[in-house]
Amino acid sequence: MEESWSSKIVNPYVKSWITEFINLATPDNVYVCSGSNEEYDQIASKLVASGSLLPLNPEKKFHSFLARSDARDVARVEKKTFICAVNKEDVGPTNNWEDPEVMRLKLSNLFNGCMKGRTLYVVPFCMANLKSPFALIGIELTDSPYVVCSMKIMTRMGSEVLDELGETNNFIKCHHSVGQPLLNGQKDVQWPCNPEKLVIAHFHDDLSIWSYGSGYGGNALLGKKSVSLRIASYKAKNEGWLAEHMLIIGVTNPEKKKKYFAAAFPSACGKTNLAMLKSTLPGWKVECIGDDIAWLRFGSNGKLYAVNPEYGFFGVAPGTSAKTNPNALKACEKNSIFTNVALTNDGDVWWEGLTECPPANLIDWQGNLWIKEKGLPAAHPNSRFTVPLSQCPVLDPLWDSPEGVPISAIIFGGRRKDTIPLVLESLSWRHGVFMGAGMSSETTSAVEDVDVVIRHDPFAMLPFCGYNMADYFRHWLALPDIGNDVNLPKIFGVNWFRKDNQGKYLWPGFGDNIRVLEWIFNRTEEFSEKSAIRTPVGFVPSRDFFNLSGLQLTNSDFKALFEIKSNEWLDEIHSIKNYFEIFGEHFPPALSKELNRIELELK
Ligand code: OXD
Ligand code: MN
Repeated sequence: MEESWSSKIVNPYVKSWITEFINLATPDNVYVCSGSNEEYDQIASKLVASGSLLPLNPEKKFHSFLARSDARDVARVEKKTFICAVNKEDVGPTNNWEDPEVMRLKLSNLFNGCMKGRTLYVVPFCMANLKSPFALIGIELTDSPYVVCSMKIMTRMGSEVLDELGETNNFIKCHHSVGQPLLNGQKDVQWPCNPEKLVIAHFHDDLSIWSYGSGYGGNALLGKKSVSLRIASYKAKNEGWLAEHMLIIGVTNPEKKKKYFAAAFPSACGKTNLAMLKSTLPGWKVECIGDDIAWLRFGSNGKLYAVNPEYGFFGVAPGTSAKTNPNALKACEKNSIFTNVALTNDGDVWWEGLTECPPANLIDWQGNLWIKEKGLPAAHPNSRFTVPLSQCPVLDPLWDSPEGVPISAIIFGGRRKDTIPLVLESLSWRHGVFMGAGMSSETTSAVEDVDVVIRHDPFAMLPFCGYNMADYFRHWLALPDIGNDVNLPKIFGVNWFRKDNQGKYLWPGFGDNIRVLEWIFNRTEEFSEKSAIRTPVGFVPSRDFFNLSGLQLTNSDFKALFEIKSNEWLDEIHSIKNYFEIFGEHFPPALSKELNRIELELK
């Protein structure tokens, strides 16, 4: 056994790390992934044979599979996600903290023998193009073949990564186990996991990640939230760049001028839909670079350049339809893994919102005949499609560019039924940072166990900022000193979800969001002074400069969409002020000044 895996690993650091891990987790076999398509097919076939994956009808979804998780393992688990640093202060009030020594002891007990009866897969992966100055190499040691297949879609995975790493120890050590050893020939279950003992820990000292007990999404595909946001944001702060929970799009106007925007929204607020928007305005086009994560660095010209470190989409399925996101549907016609969606009787997938009427004889996400009258969804609300980025029909030509794309606008969004207008532009960089820091949104099903409430979610990074959030605010405020003030992107806020007094959405959203992008696009040009009205909380569009052609929007709808109501905003400011208090002395005074300015102007 030893011979075969170690002959594939020449790097001495990697070799000794794996050896040490084998001694701890004691897997029956060790397999080093090459990342080839044949290997993917072999692992997928094994998962099919054991009942963990179900092949879909190739005429409906070519070369694609359905996975059904354990009903207790369906979302990211924030309560059990930890950042470990010696000083609690370095982790801040928004993260779960644990002392590194205490956590290491706990983990060595949990991982002790945890892979008995299983195969340890060694998964070398790279976040961002291997040749990019942004590239971060990681190696995930996992006992989940489902994770291996998903990592093949979501990251640049395989032998080339080890070649690129060479003999250096410049890689992120990722350890993952489903936490269910198979003792004495015990038969495996369809979705092994151990939710009672779940823990996902990130360490500041060696930047390592340890995840135990879950096989699901962000808990287990460690290249995504753990490496590309929690660890990367901490590195970024120390190295002068940004790792953000943002989509990246290219927007082309009818004159064929193109600009790139990055946008941060909390989980399941329509990021994937915006990333693949199909314009309703003639001549305007949106192309996709990423739907979830952006890394931003200053180029030598002082501009911020962005790459998407991922290689696939891990999109929320419910609500995705020919109306809301036809491009996502096209992307997942083949080579996809669906998790926790419903199955139709002709071997296709279905989820709430895909079609108006559910097809007959659906099998629900737990594998039972779906009975509509019971009132439960057929697909889990956080069910997902895992799809290669390259299959997106509106992929931007520069999606894989090692240098990234220059960003002209940064957009912050959330799901709010009142207060926040359809679009706002910040009055300054500092005000823009305040807008990001003050973000809040109605909660969604991407997070386990949270009732629908408004939660503060600064920069949509609440679950993903790998260090003290107040220091993160300071890092954002310092960007004009790191880069070049003149070239910094403009900052905007958007809210597609404002409702009228009857509870009806005021804005059609989806493809019509291009109208908001058009206004933002034009505001990033130099000739745009007249197109906005200054308010204490930012610039809002002047009616004549906001494209409503072809929309049935009344004057009062327009007013309601953009109205800044002082009473609502004073409440908002009050809530933000209370929230900011949790950061104590770390909180940057510049943001308190901004808050006081707005409060004064509103009164
Ligand atoms: C995601 C999330 O899966 O933010 O992207 O939860
Ligand atoms: Mn996300």
